[in-house]
Amino acid sequence: MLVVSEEVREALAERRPVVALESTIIAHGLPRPRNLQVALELEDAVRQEGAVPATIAVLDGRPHIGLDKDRLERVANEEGIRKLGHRDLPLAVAAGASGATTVSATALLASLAGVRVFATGGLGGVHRQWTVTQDESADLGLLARTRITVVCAGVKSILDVPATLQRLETLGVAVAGYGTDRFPGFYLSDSGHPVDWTLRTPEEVAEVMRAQNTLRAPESALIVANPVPPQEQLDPGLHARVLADALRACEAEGVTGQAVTPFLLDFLVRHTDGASLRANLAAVRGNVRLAGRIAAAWARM
Ligand code: PSU
Ligand code: MN
Repeated sequence: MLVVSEEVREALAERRPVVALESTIIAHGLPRPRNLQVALELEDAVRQEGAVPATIAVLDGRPHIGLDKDRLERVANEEGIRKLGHRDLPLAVAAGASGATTVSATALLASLAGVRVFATGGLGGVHRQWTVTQDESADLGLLARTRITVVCAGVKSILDVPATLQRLETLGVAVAGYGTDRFPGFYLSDSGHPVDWTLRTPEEVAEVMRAQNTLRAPESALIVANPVPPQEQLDPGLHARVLADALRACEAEGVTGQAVTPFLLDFLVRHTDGASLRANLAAVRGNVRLAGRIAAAWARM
C-alpha cells in the first residue's frame, strides 16, 4: 500500500538515518511559490546532516514515503490538494485523492514505514476558543499512540499553549526541551511555560528512544521541543498584536475546522510583512537539521 522511494527503502534496509518530513506545511502552511523552494531546501538540510529525507504525502490515493522533485512540485502547486489528517487517510486512499499530510497523518505513515524520526515546524494542539469550538488538533491523540520522535519548535503559538501542554501530560506524551528548560513558542523562542525535562545532545535523545523501546512503554511519541534562535524569533510585541487581530478575523469570518490553522498562519504572514514567515522558516530549518543529527545518533545505536 505504501510507496516507499528507492532511496528511502535502501536507507532503511541498511539502517542508515532517515528523517520524515510533513507536506501540509508545504501545501497549506507557506505561501507559493516560496513553498516549493522551502520543501527542497529542507530536504537539502536533512542531507547535509548525513540523513535521507522522506517527505510524505498522498498522491492519487497512494501514500508516498519519499517524494521525487516532480511529486514535490505537485504537492506544492496542485490546485485542490487536500489537507489530510490521519482520519482522512483511508478516505483519500479509497477515493484515489491527493493530499498533503499533517503531523498526525505523517507520523502515522512514517511509523508504518519504519521511520522513527520526524521534523516539522510547530505541532497542532488545543485552540484558544476550545471551550466554544472543541477544536483540538488530531496531532495530539495520534502522538499519544505512535512510537515516533518529533522534532518541533513546540506547538503553534496561535494555540492555547498551557492547555496543549496539559493535554500532552494527560495523554502521556513525553516532552523535552532541547538545550532549554523553557517550552518553545514556535515563532517565539520561549512560550512562557517551563518543561520538566531537558536534553542537550542528539545522543541523549537517542538514549530516550532506546529507553522507550526497552521499557516497552506504551506506543507513544517523544516530542523534542527545539527553540528558534532568539535572534531569529518574531518580535514578541508584534506577535501578540497581530495574533489578537488574526483571532478576531478568524471568528468574524466564521472560519472553522481544518481551515483555522492555515487562515491564522497566512494572516500573520500578511500582517507582519513576512516576519512571521522568516521566523517560521528559521524554526523549521533548525528542527530539520536537529532531526538529521538525531536520526544519525539513532542509527549508530
Ligand atoms: N508547522 C508549521 N506549519 C504548518 C503545520 C505545522 O510550521 O502548517 C501544520 C501541521 O501539518 C500540523 C497542522 O499538523 O499544521 C495542524 O493543523 P490542525 O490545527 O488543523 O490540526
Ligand atoms: Mn483543528
